[in-house]
Amino acid sequence: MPSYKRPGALLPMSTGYCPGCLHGLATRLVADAIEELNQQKNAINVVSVGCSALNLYSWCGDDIGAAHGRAPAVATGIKRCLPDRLVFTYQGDGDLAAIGLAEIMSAANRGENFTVIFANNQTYGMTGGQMAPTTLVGQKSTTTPYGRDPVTTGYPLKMCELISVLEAPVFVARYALNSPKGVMDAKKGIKKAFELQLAGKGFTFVELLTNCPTNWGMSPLATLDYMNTNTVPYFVPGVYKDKEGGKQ
Ligand SMILES: Cc1ncc(C[n+]2csc(CCOP(=O)(O)OP(=O)(O)O)c2C)c(N)n1
Repeated sequence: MPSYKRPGALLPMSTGYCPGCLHGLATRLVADAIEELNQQKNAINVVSVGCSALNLYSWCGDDIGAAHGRAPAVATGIKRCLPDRLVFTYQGDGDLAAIGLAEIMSAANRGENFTVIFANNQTYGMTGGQMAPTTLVGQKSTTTPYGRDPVTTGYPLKMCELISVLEAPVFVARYALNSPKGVMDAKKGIKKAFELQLAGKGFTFVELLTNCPTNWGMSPLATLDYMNTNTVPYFVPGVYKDKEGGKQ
């Protein structure tokens, strides 16, 4: 069900994100799921480095900051010490798929019982739009001004596909936040991941395809079309692994 009121896990303020940035919507969806599960006082937000971390300002609950890329290690420690808490990381693609690639693969492979929310905007937003591991082939960034060339920079990393081949993860899914259906599905996926964690099932990973109007150099509306034409065909949304099955 869509909700039209601010969830209790968010303070009554604007997000601080640039106009049209989908990080704000992603934050809202996480907060909605937490409220629906009545976990506001129980949730711990493990904050990463990047624009992804700005959700901290509007977050009304427990949180802890991690060094760049190290949120999965911090979440591992917290969840092992406080197994009854709802622990999640919220990470960008630079944080998770570049400097933190070993961290995320190791935590997923160990089957740690926490949830990763992965906001993939295909750029290093906070530092000025450099190429990220997920920047699309041909996509311009400040470090690939003629577009990403796989000959020199390789291909965009598909994190859901990589993580879903590991034995331990229980739920791995990707959603695109550029359409109403994608948004509604994403909320269900986040909620399902949290429910699995609360049931002690193991590692859950939810990728959210987002945008960066400022660094992509486009209007917010143009980024949604760009995502439709370019991002979604490459990073195909869907449930990549669902060990427990059941309704989403
Ligand atoms: C150890 C370390 N290296 C580099 C940086 C600089 N830095 C800050 S944010 C960032 C990239 C963040 O990009 P991403 O994770 O994609 O998040 P976004 O800002 O796009 O949401 C980098 C490289 C840092 N803070 N710490």
